Amino acid sequence: MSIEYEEGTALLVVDVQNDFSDPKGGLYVQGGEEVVPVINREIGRARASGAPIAYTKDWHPPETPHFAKYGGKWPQHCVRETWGAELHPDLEVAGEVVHKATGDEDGYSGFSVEHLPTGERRDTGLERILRARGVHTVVIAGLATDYCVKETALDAVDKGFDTIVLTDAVRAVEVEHGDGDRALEAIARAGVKLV
Ligand code: VGL
Ligand code: ZN
Repeated sequence: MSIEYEEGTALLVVDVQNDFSDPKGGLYVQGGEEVVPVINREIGRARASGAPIAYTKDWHPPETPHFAKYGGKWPQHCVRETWGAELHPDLEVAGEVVHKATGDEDGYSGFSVEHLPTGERRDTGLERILRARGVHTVVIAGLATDYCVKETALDAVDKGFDTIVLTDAVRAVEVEHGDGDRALEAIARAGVKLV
């Protein structure tokens, strides 16, 4: 089944950056490069319908409590203005790019992140961009299924968007085997449509 990009439907491309999608990346997601042609086809379909497309980029400072070295969970990845933080070179870019986790922040949603020192929830600006375009339905693709795709989808439902995840256009980190499938089950239970 493929998506009809009717009025009010947007495509959201989550974190298709070198560190996640290139086997040489700092936090390579198995099969991450395989989503690029799938997403490009979807971008083509969205563009043909005049649908808005938005991209997120994980955009960390070199030192952040998100990284294991500074108390967090992850190896270094997506440090702002480095090769690893660039979008995959084959990905077609045809819309606004939203940067997230740009400071001392943790969290995975494209809509908001948590500023660790204060516990404050910080908005990335993505919702405003979508609302300004009259968006009520978001179609989500990208990396990684069990982190940023999952949290972005849950946040989108929370904010009242009809939310669809394209299961052949996502891949999982799988810190634990099965995390990808569990993430898809969790978002389906929350009301996200899997296509
Ligand atoms: C992500 C782990 C750490 C993601 C970001 O984009 O899914 N995962 N930072
Ligand atoms: Zn990150």
